[in-house]
Amino acid sequence: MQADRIFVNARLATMAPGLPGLGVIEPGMVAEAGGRITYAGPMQKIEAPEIVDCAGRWITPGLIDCHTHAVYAGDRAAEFELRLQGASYTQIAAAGGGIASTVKATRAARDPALAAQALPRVSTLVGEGVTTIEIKSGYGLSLESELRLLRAIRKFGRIWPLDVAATFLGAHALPPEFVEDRAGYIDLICRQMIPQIAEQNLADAVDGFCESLAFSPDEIAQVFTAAAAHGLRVKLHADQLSNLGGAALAARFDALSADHLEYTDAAGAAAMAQSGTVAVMLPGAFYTLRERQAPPIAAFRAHNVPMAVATDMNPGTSPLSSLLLAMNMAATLFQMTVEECLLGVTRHAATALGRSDIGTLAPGQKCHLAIWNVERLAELVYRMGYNPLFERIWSRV
Ligand code: DI6
Ligand code: FE
Repeated sequence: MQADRIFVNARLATMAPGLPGLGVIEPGMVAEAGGRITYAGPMQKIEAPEIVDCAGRWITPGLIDCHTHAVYAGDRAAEFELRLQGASYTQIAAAGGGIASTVKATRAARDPALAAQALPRVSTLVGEGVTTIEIKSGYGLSLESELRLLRAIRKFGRIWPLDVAATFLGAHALPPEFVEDRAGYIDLICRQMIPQIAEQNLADAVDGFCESLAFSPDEIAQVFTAAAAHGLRVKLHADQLSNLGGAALAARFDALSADHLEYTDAAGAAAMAQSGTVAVMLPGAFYTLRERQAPPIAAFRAHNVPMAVATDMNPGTSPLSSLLLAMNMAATLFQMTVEECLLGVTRHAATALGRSDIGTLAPGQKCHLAIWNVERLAELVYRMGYNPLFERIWSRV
């Protein structure tokens, strides 16, 4: 066997579905050729011009942040101060703040400013071993500005050193132009935005925010029907602040994922199991909003619903730029196990994006690796504000 590069004397958390737990192999090695993994397993003789001695360090697949709103302008620090004085997220949104204020700032920002503001947020993730990020639109909310955001996200995917998945989130909030005409905005999404986005291949999936302060299950169903008609898979911000049956709605449309899920009931979890929909846990938003009701982790376990963990990086409810800290929060706030957290930022996060070429260490996968200076994998979840990344391996393939 011949490779371009081998990583030897490592301990592997392969995340391979055929192996129990994290699919640990130790000691182990990874071989890479042309940016793809050609071997991941016990040490054996493989020739390569470049040999990386991992000296016993752990290798995981490169981390995947499968739910972010990383591209927006401005911030909501003033709103944060209002919330500290007792105002609620819902009250601020009703008074014209919240998502609407970020929409205003984002529409006004030129492309270079958008890129400049997103860069430090995304760089922080890259510095933690993240090799794939999903980014949603949703702070434009007009045909022209949503297309512009998605084009910007596609461009970041071409120039930044990581894989970028683009998600269209037109159904994020009702834009000011349509306050008197909800049906008109849903129509714009279904008849103009989605067809043009599909036609120009500007998105990999379509998302919506199903909540009383955003869109109803009926409205979301219309958006999902249009997405399906144009061959786009869907995802949903579901049951975050109340139970509107979002999880079951997502399952009905074979969603890739349903995200948040604090108020999801057992029937919702069962429906997600049927459709193979991933439950994406977003503890950063739970923490920021000081929510009390944790998602029904026990029900997801009982129904074998795969769970992912993501940052939900956004200016309002989760100004979080660390996937390592998101794992710590998922463990401490939701009592997810270390194993669940790590599968949640690798294999299950890949499934939440509909990707089967990342998230595990196996032949044929993209060679996206994170090599860690830790003795025990639990250290990746246990510390706060500490980054033990030794090296991150990513190449464009
Ligand atoms: N994701 C979202 O899209 C909303 N909440 C969440 O967790 C709100 C984002 C925002 O306030 O800007
Ligand atoms: Fe979100």
